[in-house]
Amino acid sequence: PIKAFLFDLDGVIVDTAIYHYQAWRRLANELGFDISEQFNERLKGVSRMESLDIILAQGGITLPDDKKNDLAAQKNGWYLELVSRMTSDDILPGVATFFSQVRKAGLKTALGSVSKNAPLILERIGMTNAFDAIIDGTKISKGKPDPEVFLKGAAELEVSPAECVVFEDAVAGVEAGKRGGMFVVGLGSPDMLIQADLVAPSLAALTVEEVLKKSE
Ligand code: B16
Ligand code: MG
Repeated sequence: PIKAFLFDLDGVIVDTAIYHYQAWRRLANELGFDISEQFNERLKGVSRMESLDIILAQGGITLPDDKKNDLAAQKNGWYLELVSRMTSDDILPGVATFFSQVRKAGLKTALGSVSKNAPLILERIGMTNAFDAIIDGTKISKGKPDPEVFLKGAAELEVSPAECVVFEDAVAGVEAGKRGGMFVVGLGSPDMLIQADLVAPSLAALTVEEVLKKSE
């Protein structure tokens, strides 16, 4: 039986993808090129340094590691300016209702985010206590699509992967959940999240009962 739900942060609980995009775009513009919103899809669920590598490749730029670290820090500074203004109003529609159903069903919860800023964001939106375990970018060595972030979440909750359902909006995140041996609910478009076991537009379109029925 399913014992735990594991949630991605960006794109599932809050929409910080738009802030990541704005900050990366500002960096690209300063380097003399532009990135589109469609290009940004490739950065979802991908770690900060890997995202920078993808962007630099797009601009045809090669740089030494120390310069890359400076650029990543600059982007993060801009991103933090945007994120620090977040409040509970930024929680995505349907999240509060879904979480109260999760609690009533007696399920455990974990956050599985590759973002090093995840604890700060949870604090800003007042959801730190909504999770029994928090796995963020500081606790993992491999980003999605590696399953490490979700396997660590399951381990901390003391449940097996087969007892977990993962909620993800990113292609890389869905792949991470599947590689971890978990049932994956993709939030977004079915054309893009083809590896997911179930796809819905957002948590607002789902009930816990429905997810449990389909995953068991
Ligand atoms: P940071 P998630 C991911 O979070 C984002 O989707 C991705 O775009 C970002 O590059 C990554 O976090 C690292 O974030 O720069 O804050 O450490 O989707 O796994 O919650
Ligand atoms: Mg995400």
